[in-house]
Amino acid sequence: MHSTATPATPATSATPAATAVTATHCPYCALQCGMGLTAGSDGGVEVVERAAFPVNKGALCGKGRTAPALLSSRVRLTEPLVRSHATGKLTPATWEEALDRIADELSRARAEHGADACGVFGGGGLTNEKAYALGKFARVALGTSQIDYNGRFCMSSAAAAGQRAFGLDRGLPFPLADIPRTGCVILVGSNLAETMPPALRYLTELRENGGTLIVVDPRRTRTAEQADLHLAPRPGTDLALALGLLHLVVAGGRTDEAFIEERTAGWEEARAAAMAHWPELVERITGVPVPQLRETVRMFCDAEASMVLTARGPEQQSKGTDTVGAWINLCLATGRAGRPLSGYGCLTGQGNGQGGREHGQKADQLPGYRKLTDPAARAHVAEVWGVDPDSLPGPGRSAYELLDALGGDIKTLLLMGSNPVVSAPRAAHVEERLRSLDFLAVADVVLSETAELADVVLPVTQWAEETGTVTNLEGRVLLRRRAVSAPDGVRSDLEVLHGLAERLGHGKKFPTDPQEVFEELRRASAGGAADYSGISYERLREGEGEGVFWPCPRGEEGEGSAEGVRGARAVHPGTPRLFLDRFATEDGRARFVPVAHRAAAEEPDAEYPVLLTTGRVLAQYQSGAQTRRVEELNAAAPGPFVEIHPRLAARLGIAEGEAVAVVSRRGRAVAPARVTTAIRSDTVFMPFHWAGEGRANSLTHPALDPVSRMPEFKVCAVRLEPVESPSGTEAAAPTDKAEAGAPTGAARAAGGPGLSGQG
Ligand SMILES: Nc1nc2c(c(=O)[nH]1)N[C@H]1C(S)=C(S)[C@@H](COP(=O)(O)OP(=O)(O)OC[C@H]3O[C@@H](n4cnc5c(=O)[nH]c(N)nc54)[C@H](O)[C@@H]3O)O[C@H]1N2
Ligand SMILES: Nc1nc2c(c(=O)[nH]1)N[C@H]1C(S)=C(S)[C@@H](COP(=O)(O)OP(=O)(O)OC[C@H]3O[C@@H](n4cnc5c(=O)[nH]c(N)nc54)[C@H](O)[C@@H]3O)O[C@H]1N2
Ligand code: SF4
Ligand SMILES: [Mo]
Repeated sequence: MHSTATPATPATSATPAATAVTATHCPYCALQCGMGLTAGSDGGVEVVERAAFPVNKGALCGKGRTAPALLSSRVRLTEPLVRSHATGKLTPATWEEALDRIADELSRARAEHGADACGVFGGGGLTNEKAYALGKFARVALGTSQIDYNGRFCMSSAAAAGQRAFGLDRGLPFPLADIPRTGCVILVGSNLAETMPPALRYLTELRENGGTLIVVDPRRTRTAEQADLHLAPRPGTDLALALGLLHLVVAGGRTDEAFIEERTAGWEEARAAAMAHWPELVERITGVPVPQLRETVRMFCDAEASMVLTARGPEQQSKGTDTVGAWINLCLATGRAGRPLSGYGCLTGQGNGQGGREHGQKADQLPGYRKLTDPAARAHVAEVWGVDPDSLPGPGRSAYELLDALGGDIKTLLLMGSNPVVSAPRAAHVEERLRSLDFLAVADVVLSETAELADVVLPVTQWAEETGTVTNLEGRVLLRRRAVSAPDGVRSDLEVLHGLAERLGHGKKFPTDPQEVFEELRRASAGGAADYSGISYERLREGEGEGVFWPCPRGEEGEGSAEGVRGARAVHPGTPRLFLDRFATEDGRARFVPVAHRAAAEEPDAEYPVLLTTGRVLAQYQSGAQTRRVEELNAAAPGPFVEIHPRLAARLGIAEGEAVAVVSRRGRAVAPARVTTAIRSDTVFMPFHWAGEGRANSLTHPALDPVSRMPEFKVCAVRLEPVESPSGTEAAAPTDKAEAGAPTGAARAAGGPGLSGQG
């Protein structure tokens, strides 16, 4: 239980305040664990178990459990900040001043340089309503094509591969509850035990039911420790690995010819491409011994049903789309897709990583997962928006390309729900681009490293203070309910967009009530791939709030309302399982993609002889903007580190705990060495949650996948150098337990004392 000073207020006036528990969801990852919020004994907010919610059955990780700490006004922003022309410092301002300033700057950039001089950057943590409103704001209020979001850094390769093969991208095509009932799971580059701990239960149950688990990860993670078989490939070689497995499937006569014939297209070319990847070659490329390859094929094909699940390991590569395509080919060739308890799925990452990519904040998309280049889609959405289809801009740049263009033809940026100074690849360059802007506006809950660079910072409400929908990694649309009132001085993202739109002459088109926005989203998504038109807030409140799986078109009786569900069978039930009858392509067949292995954009050489890969730890979330402000989480994961094998450490004379400099062609990072046999000896690992000296993204390579435009976060070449004197400690963000009266907002922005509030 964790409490804060924010008083709990009832979610609806109908609920008595004293004992009210508001059923809601965690602010962090894509599992979207159900939790209850109630008033704590000390007047703060307490998290209580919501055992009936099916996804996590009451279980939470430490991040979810401690999330109320962020509601405390000690760690968050509670007043707008505007950079003073006189002092150059961020200074408290009124909302009117802040919004006027942003609107003026946006109008000026547009008048001087055209609408595309205004950039917009969103986030996969934003609710569906916010993501929808942000995309509409860019296209309607600004008229800019230059919008994208951090989901591009997340699961865009899997999304692109899913589109290509199945004609549809939904992270998991089946509920998590199917996992324990299949026979074999190959989990590729997911450290579920640390990134979605309550979901580990599904893998444990799989094994208890006699199923087998194969984990593919260059590190022996907590997840890999659960596996029956752990393959530890060299980072960046999953494509070769998947092709090698397919080669063995073919050579061993284990293809499902009837399935290939009836439900797929393109097998001959894919087969030929796989046959070029014979086992010994694949062993040479990946470092995975041939007997392990054979054992993998045996376990996968012996099971009556099996699944391949990927996460960021194989996806965050400059060949992520083809890599996921190769794993999908393996599923298709063995008939492990579009059948009960079998299939390929991607474990989406952010709280609304799934919904965030469906409703229009992506550079090339309109709501309902429609294409911005499709005339019919443009006409439909333009009608809902009440604008001329010709007024809608075309597709813009992908996230990294957009960040790279800042200060060039993009003069101003409005950023909502991301902290790219820490999380973008080649971060020093991105930071420099942000600084080169004429104007930067950031809406955030806290003063993130990116907000610190802004000309205007807007303090916004967060999860427990607002209502909205999110779509979890299963494609399950859920209602997050408001449980507490926000502190004075804070407004919602929807209010921010309304306030700006009003100043730009489009206020009426941007309602501030989330339910009203959702009603519009339903209409905009109707008939699209991600059709939400049959889903309503009423329906999401029903039962245990277990949600509705999209696609969920509007039933003939019209309403997706409570009454409709009971009264008319015309109400669509939602779609927990996709592709069982047909794939979402025009002819209903899945597409094999002929792919061949290729090297990473940057392979080790004499100068940079070691591979760097990056990822996460249990107690910190993403750029750490939120979790580094929670004392309990900082205690569990206080700072960055470099995971290094004892052999490599010995060769370089690096001892456990000693500061080590990791140097790439992009920059340098310093962190203590963590010597462990759980990693390959040609590879080091750094988590990316910290800013400053230990920032992993100072090193990473911005090479992009040609299809998904995903950067290569998981592979680059580095060299290691011992550091003479121990490195300085990070300036910690103020935490929830910082001394009372620690400066917030302006004082911190102005570099006031009290920054090291950890303690
Ligand atoms: N604690 C915590 N949980 C989170 C998050 C967080 O920041 N912290 N973020 C959320 C989000 S947005 C996301 S996207 C998910 C991410 O969830 P995961 O994908 O599980 O997280 P990562 O740690 O990025 O990467 C997973 C594993 O990929 C391995 N890996 C590295 N390189 C390669 C490679 O070349 N091939 C293969 N096969 N594996 C490789 C790493 O060793 C790592 O163990 O987590 C979500 N949950
Ligand atoms: N090296 C390396 N880099 C990576 C990755 C990796 O594996 N390795 N993974 C990548 C992945 S998968 C991801 S998803 C990205 C994520 O990286 P970021 O995009 O930086 O994600 P967060 O740290 O979650 O940033 C969210 C910001 O929005 C704020 N925020 C939270 N909720 C709201 C809201 O409702 N409204 C507004 N306005 N603000 C809000 C938070 O306080 C925070 O400052 O990082 C990527 N970067
Ligand atoms: S697993 Fe994800 S959704 Fe569940 S409590 Fe942890 S961070 Fe929140
Ligand atoms: Mo992510």
